[in-house]
Amino acid sequence: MSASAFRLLCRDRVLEVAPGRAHVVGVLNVTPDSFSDGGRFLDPGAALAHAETLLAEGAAVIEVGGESTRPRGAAYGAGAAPVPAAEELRRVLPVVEALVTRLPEALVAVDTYKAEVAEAALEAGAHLVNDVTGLRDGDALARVAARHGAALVVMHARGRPGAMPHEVESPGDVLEEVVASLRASVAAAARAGVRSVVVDPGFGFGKTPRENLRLVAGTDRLRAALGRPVMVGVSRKATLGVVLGTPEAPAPVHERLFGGLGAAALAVVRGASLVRTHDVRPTVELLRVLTAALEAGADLAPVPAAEAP
Ligand code: HH2
Repeated sequence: MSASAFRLLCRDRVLEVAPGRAHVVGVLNVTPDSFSDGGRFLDPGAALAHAETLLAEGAAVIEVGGESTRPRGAAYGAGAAPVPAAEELRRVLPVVEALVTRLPEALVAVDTYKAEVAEAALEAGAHLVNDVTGLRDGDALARVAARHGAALVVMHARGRPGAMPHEVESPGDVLEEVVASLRASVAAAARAGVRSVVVDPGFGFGKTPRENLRLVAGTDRLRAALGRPVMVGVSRKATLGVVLGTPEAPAPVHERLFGGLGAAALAVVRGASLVRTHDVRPTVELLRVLTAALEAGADLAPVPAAEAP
């Protein structure tokens, strides 16, 4: 196995990850208010049917989320309100239970920053935990993941869920900020005993469009600096709308697919191992061709643009 390949230990399952061969994480939001698919999969039957579709389309992981994280501001108005753990559990748990029993081949992730929600989801059989706060409020969630042998995704965000600003102007370089913050998250996870940690720069989550795009372009730097597999989630996000339209008139959510595929492709070429998306089939097809082309040219060192004929 090459130095940059990883074995993600997800309880009794292993996900092999390697740069240039990314896996797709299919998003299953069981929320009334997620920014692009809120309300569609609240019913556990509808959620299960959608998960089946995502798996058939090639998702390696189904990620179940019970609380929207959309920030307040121009794009999403007041932003998402925090959801009490009891309500989040009521949304998430029946779906995790159904996935684990009805689709046993699926790797199941739970998107939560609450230790008690993670505990119940792992108890029900989930394999990974995705924490959009990067353990900023302590290591309780990491200890839960460690106890169950689950993999943990730590994501960078500027601000807490429920109080997330849409865009904060940061004086420094966003790459340095994100590396420093994720380095602390990785260390906290390791101290708590988590065996497999994935890092995610948190596309959106309080950054400006230029900063988000710089993070995508700098995926190789994140991977090199942190020495962990990188996950990216650009799917349908506001920055794509701004690039495809204007800040005042962004392209609507459902017209961001092709732009999002472009950003995902760049992240994978620069070393991302997991792509989180609502649009599994187009992403899987993109990655298949990308991987085949990367392999066909594996012996070709990139030529600096200045030297090209
Ligand atoms: N993005 C969202 C939620 N969770 N987790 C990780 N690791 N990375 C991301 O980029 C990420 C995430 C936001 O997307 P979505 O779930 O579709 O929206 P909402 O938060 O409104 O449910």
